[in-house]
Amino acid sequence: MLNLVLFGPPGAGKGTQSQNLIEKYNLVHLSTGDILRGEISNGTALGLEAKKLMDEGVLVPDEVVIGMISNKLDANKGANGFIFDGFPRTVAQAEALDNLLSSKGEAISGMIALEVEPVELEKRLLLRGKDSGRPDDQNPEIIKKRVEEYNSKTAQVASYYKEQGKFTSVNGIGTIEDIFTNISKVVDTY
Ligand code: B4P
Repeated sequence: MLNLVLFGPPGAGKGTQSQNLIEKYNLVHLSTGDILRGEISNGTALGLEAKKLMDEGVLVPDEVVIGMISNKLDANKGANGFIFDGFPRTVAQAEALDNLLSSKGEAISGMIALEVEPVELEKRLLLRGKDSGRPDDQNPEIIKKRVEEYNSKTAQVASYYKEQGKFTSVNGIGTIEDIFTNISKVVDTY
């Protein structure tokens, strides 16, 4: 079973590349950002709590997103594999994911990290914010906060997978097609 973590700072292209990967490798896409936005648009209690944090550019509590992922894994028994997009974002989430998978006799195949510098990230997110209606993409201060959260809490997740020999970095600058070709080359080695 292929269990892929797609990693990178906000705006690195995780969601974009996930769309290509799910088709090519027949994987179930688990994006915690998308799941949380779904909760917000359905007006659930979880969505109300998450909206406040997401609009400020800060992470939602670990137990909330771990519970969401656990439910999705259970709901997709028999899948060919999963692509984890935007999760894990803390070391506690990475440990919880390992525990969830090993309880099913599974493990992470590898993490692919998209490398993009901060100036390009801000440009991409502000551009998307013009059409997407996402409040967290429209304000440079909130984008700065998201990048700070990434640097202080998320970047260390890369070391967690490096220590397990499961980390590969891919240049996230270039055309979406070229980046996808480079990601596919890595996935094909798993
Ligand atoms: P996410 O929804 O995961 O948002 P993101 O980091 O911006 O990534 P996304 O996948 O949307 O963007 P992409 O890089 O594809 O998270 C939002 C919020 O939810 C977080 O701030 C947090 O509050 C909360 N959250 C989510 N998961 C959580 C977790 N596990 N724990 C706690 N909190 C959590 O694309 C960005 C833009 O770049 C797009 O417009 C795209 O078209 C463009 N782009 C992509 N590739 C490009 C390329 N090669 N060239 C030019 N532009 C490109």
